[in-house]
Amino acid sequence: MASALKNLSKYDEEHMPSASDYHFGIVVADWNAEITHALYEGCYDTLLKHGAKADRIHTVQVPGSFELPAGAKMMADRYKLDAVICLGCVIKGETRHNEYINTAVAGGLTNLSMVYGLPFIFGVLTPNDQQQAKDRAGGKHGNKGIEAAATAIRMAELKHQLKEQQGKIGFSK
Ligand code: DLZ
Repeated sequence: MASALKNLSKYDEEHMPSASDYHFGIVVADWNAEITHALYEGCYDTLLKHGAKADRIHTVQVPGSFELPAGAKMMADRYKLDAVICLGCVIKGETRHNEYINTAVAGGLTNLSMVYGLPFIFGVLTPNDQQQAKDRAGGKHGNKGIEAAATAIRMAELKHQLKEQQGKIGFSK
């Protein structure tokens, strides 16, 4: 579904698990900092809102989105984490640089998830222009940082449940 049809700040808060036991890494790209730092605010506040402890949230900044997978790997090697959230904004330009960066980041984070058995969350905006970016960084379509945090909490919880629980996980009342 296009994010224009879904507000990125809206999720099922009622059924969101507590994040109080989990450790998070956040990697923020500094390219388009006005946007990515707004994503970070939304992400960080959402983790706290669901009980994450400030001293269990580790943040690093990297120069651009292309460096997100490398930064995320360094975080996963340095700390014992339950999820790593990667935040960036790659705006389409006159050349195809955005396609190369986005493909590399998506592939890099997918590979890390498989190798580490840990959720590496793709909190990267891929807009056509600055206005589309603003609309998704706290504007009319919400904040992708909030969506990324909510995804990280759910995936951390899933990892925990698969370790601890037997039987059906999800769709249970
Ligand atoms: C070079 C570049 C360009 C043109 N555009 C963006 C962008 O829109 N968003 C982003 O996060 N990074 C961009 N970069 C920087 C690359 O991600 C990377 O930092 C450099 O190519 C150095 O590896």
